Amino acid sequence: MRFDTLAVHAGQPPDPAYGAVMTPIYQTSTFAQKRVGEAEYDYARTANPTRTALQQCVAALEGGKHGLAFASGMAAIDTVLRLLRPGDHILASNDVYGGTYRIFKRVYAIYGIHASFVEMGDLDNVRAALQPNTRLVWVETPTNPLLKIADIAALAELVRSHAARPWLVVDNTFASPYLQQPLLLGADIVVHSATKYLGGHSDVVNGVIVLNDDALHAQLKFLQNAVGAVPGPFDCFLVLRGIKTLPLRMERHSANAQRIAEWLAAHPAVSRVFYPGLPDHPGHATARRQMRAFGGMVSFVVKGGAAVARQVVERTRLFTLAESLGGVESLIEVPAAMTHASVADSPLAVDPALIRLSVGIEDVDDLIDDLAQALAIAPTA
Ligand code: P1T
Repeated sequence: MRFDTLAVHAGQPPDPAYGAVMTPIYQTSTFAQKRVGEAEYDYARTANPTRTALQQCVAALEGGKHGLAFASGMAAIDTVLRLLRPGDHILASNDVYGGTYRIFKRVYAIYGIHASFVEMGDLDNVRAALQPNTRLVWVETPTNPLLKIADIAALAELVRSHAARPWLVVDNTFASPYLQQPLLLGADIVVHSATKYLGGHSDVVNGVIVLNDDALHAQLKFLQNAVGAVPGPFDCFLVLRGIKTLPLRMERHSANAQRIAEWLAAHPAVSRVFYPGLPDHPGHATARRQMRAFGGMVSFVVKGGAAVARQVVERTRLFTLAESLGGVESLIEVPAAMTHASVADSPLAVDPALIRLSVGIEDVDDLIDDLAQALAIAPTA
C-alpha cells in the first residue's frame, strides 16, 4: 500500500472484539490469562494493543519492520543510548535538539559514554571524526534549529564501510516519514519525537523507534519493558489519530513554510534565513533528493540582536510563543533562551538573535501579516 493509505490503516484493522473502526483505548494495566502464562497480552508495560497499533503504524510509514513506542521522544532516545557500554563513543550532528545534547553530556557522559559533534553535511569531516570505538552516528536532518541537511544514503555507506561499523541513527522528527524515510536510505535506526508532526496537534508527548534488525529490536524491546518508559494507551490513540492526516498536514506545512521563508529572505530586518527549500541553502540539492518536500520549520536571524529577537517573538499574535513544534498551529520561539538553553556556552551554542518558527497549517497570508506586524519594530540595518 502507498503512504497515504498506510497513514490511515497501517496497524489498525477493525478491532477483533466488537469491530470498532477506530482502535480502542485499552485502558487497562493487566490482562486475564486463560491458563498460567497463556495470554496474548499479560501486563501493559510489556505490551498493550493500542500501543501495538501505533508501533505497527509508524513502522509501516518508515518502511521498517519493527516499531517501539515510548512516553516521550527523549525516552526513545534514552533507550537507544542504553545499547552502549562504558568507553563507547557517539558521533553526533553539530546542531541537535538541546535535550539530545543534554542527555549525551549530562546523563551518559557520567557512565563513560562520550559524544563529539561534527558537521554531518561534510563527509570528509565525518570520516575523520569516526573513532575505533564509535558505536553510534547520531544524525538530525533537517537539524534543530538550524535546518542543516545531511546526506543519509552517503552516511549509511560510510558507516557500513568503516571498521567500527557504528549504527546510523536518524532523528526523523523534523521531516516525519512522509517527507523522508531514512531506513530506506540505509539508516539502521530511526527515532521520533512523536510529540511533533506524527501527533500533529500539540496535545500529546510521545516517542517512537523504528528499525529492521531483529536482534537489535529484541534488545530494544527488552529495554522498553525492563526500563518501562512506555506511553499510556490514550497517548498512543492520540498519535494514531494524528497520523491519519500526516500527509495532508505535511503538504500544507511545507507549502506555508516555503512561502514564509521566501518572504523572510526579502525582508529588510532579517539578515539570514535557514530553510532547506531555499535554492541557496547549502543542503538544498541533497534535501531535494532525499525529501518529498522541505518541511514546516524555518529559522531566521534578525538584525539588531537578541533583544530584538525577544521583542519580535513577544509581539506575534497568531504565532504562539512556545517550545515544541509540528502542530497544526504556528509557534515561534528563541532557541538560545528556550529549546536550546542547554547548549549555551558549548560549541553548539545558538545565536541569541535566532528565531525559530514552526509553521502551522493556517492561511499563509494571515501568518505573513502577523510576522510583518511583529517585525515592524526591528531595525533594518
Ligand atoms: O520532547 P520529546 O517528545 O521528549 O522529544 C525530544 C526531541 C527529540 N528530537 C528532536 C529533534 C526534538 O526536536 C525533540 C523535542 N524538541 C522540542 C521540544 C523543541 O521545541 O525543539
